[in-house]
Amino acid sequence: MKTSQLLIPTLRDDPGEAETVSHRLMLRAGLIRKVAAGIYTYLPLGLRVIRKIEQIIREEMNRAGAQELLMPIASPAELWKETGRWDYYGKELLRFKDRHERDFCLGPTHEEVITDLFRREVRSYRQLPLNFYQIQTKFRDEIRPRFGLMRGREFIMKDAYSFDLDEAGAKISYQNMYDAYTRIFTRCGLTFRAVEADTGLIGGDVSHEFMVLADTGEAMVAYSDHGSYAANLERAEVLPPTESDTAPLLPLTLIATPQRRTVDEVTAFLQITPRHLVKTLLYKAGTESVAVLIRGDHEVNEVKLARLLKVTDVALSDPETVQRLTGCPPGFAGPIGLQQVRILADWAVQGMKNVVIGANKADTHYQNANVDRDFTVEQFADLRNAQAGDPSPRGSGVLTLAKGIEVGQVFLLGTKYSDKMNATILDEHGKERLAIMGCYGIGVGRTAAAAIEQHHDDKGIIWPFPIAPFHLHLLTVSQSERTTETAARLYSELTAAGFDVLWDDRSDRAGVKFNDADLIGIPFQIVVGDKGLADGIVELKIRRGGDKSRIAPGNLSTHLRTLCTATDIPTA
Ligand code: 9G3
Repeated sequence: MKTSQLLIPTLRDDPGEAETVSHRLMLRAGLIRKVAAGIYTYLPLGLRVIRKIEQIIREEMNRAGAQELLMPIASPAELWKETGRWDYYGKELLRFKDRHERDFCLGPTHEEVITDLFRREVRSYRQLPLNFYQIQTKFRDEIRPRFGLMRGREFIMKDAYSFDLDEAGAKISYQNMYDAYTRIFTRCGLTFRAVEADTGLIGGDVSHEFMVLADTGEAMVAYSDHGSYAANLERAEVLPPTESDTAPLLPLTLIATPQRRTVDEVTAFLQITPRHLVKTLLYKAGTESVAVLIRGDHEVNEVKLARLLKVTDVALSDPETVQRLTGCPPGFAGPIGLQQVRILADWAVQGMKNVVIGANKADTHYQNANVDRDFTVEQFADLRNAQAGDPSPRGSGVLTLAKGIEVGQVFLLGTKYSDKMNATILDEHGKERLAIMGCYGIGVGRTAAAAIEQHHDDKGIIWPFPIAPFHLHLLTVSQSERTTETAARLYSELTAAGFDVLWDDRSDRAGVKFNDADLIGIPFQIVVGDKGLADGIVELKIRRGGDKSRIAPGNLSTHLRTLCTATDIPTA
């Protein structure tokens, strides 16, 4: 392709609204353009990257035995009412009516549609296992779309759904997808980790997220520096305390702490460390209020709390509720004398002695409070976020925390959907059985964005070879006949050798072309100009690292072939 025939509207400066590197560079390199919040056009360069990622996904999904189909984006409400999700989801589910006033939504995911297809068309266990996948546009009306393709409202997802006769089969399908995902993200040139993930209320209890480690990731991952444990922080387990404080119990005393509400204010005022203070946080969980006791330097993990209470989500109580339940404003709540609410505690509190707690009285705290003597806890549980330095809950080593971008997720679903939609198959005894399902997603645009987050420098993108929009960037730096003829010959020779070549044939100055080439990030740049040709050479620059070499045009094809196989850049 020639640059003069492609729309590649590169920008010299960072666009204001872009907050992350990948969003900035996707706009500056002319890969995408915003149509509305969270809704983008993929321009020719951007679409080529998307298609390369899709092709890698397609090859690995087919290799894994999955079969591709394409479901509609318009999804009838009836199916969503069968599973109860029509009412469960709020504004994130974009709904509309057709001309006959029938209700539809733009599909945010396709469990209902695929399960409906399955229950209509599949009857016998002999047809199992099955795995259907699609690469299709989804719509989720995010309240705050941002970071470009990282968190769009309309986005391309590969979503797959497996159907098995029993748990054992489903686990095989799950592992099969897990391994396919490992191949996909490796081939895309990403550094990633599969981490144990929270399954929320999505049924089964097994899920892994594929995280690309990058500082702008919105997810937090905890992983062991020794051994294989890795989990989304929402899920990362914390072991119960091994030792407990052996200090003798001191007498409970009230102490004035005027206007001291936060951990920092109270600990500074009382000259204690946060490890000797227990926060009492009031939560609304479904219809009830609960108090959670947690050590001063720890944070409540609300996903763990919701799982423990078997509700979909929990939220901190508002000041009025705190006042009503404790008789005091937030910052002074405590467990002593607290009626009407269940008192739960993170198990780090269990071994603590003589702690500072709120006194349920404005400007007042207790010192030397002790569990059992002064207040009771209904249940101790793992309710805090893991922290760096915590021992790995399984295997050896201690935990490190890192930001991650979730590019894929695999779920063991169980019968959550087959039960609600009565998707059964006849087993070998002719007995009706609910199909056991799994579902598997990859964000295609998010994968492209994550690749930029991991592969860029101050000049622009550095595409991994297998997902680069083109392999070679042919740059002519003079308009002479000699340069143009040589470039034309190289273009056809390299294209015939299987390379995707972008020829920047514009009449712009060399500097402009070089800056654009570094910004767009095609792995290899080939500079053709009169000076070099006078010495019988063209210049080859490798975008990653910037190495330059002078090479006779005739040797270029074989040299590039060795470079592509020799380095970490797998051939396409
Ligand atoms: C909705 C809306 C948003 C949603 C969902 C449903 C996330 C929803 C979870 C999944 C699970 C898997 C198949 C591919 C892999 C992920 N956001 N999820 O179900 F109605 Cl508005 O999508 N689905």
